Amino acid sequence: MEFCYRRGVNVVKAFDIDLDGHIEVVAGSDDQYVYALESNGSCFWKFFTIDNVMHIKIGNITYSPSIVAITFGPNSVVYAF
Ligand SMILES: [Ca+2]
Repeated sequence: MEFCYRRGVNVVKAFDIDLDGHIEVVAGSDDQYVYALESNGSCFWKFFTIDNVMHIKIGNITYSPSIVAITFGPNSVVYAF
């Protein structure tokens, strides 16, 4: 099993983001990544952002899960997946 996160976690959300009936964990970290982890802790995917990831919201938009991640810093940016 690969643990793909390395530093402090600022925010954690749980959601079935791929609609397979199993919950994934989505985390925003101080290492500037948004991580999606499988229910066993292995890495599902990760995305590098411009700054520390401080907020994550997940919800169903147009019948499929969407993830919004917000970074905090001088260049705050909103990412949508
Ligand atoms: Ca799932």
